[in-house]
Amino acid sequence: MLENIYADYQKSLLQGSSRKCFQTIQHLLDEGWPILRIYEDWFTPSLKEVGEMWEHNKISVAVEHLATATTEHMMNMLGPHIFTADLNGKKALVSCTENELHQIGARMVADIFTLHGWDALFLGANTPKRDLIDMVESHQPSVVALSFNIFFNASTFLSTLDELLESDKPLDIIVGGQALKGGSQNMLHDRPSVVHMKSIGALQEYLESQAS
Ligand code: B12
Repeated sequence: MLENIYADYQKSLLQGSSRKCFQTIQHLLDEGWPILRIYEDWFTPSLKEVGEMWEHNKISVAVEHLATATTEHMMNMLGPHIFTADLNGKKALVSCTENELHQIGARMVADIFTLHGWDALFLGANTPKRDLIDMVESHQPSVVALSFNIFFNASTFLSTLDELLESDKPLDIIVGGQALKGGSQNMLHDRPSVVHMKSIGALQEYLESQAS
């Protein structure tokens, strides 16, 4: 039963048993789970549960860090299943804005671009605004994707968007993440060209529609 497999995985994750966690991920791959499904239906709910346990003091910060680092380890092991498509000549830059430390969603976004043949530059967490803008200017991606998860980072997130919108080069800006759920995406009303995507599934649909 899938629920039992999930419960065992979660137990191994909280113990930091990478070996056991990877056996489960290998099992999902053997069962034909695509990367998108492993990301959306396995790692995302698993870490959500870790967050709830942390919030309710059922686990320490150290255990949360262990589970997070173990999940990132699992994602690193998936490389052979991600670098599968030929490069399509398009480049995306994926990052978290300044002060945003939640980088796993952004990493998933970068992997979805890679899966579709894009050259995805993944900058990770907490990229200083000036440096991010400089990198966009020097690498000239056609898409910048930003992950925004903690609402108190809104002012930096919005000012980064505004600087990117001033670019005189053609640039699509895609945003997502937990801080844009539940009505707070209204902050994008004044920035109609910025595309909010609710999930990496939506990103995949967008990339497939671009390819056809
Ligand atoms: C791990 C973690 C951390 C780690 C992050 C380390 C790392 N390497 O990323 C650390 C310890 C740094 C951390 C810090 C904090 N955290 Co934290 N953290 C988490 C936790 C447990 C998991 C986050 C995660 O990776 N989730 C899995 C990913 C895959 O989910 P995701 O980010 O939502 O991404 C998905 C979608 O949103 C979407 N997506 C995301 N970005 C984008 C972008 C685009 C373009 C697209 C298309 C889609 C997309 O696709 C992803 C796939 O499904 C969450 C719990 C949770 N519910 O997620 C809390 C959580 C997010 N953290 C929380 C809090 C409060 C904090 C702190 C403020 C704690 C503190 N007091 O210091 C700090 C803030 C730090 C900061 N300045 O950013 C709260 C946020 C509550 C809120 N509503 O604001 C949560 C929800 C925990 C909780 N239940 O209370 N955290």
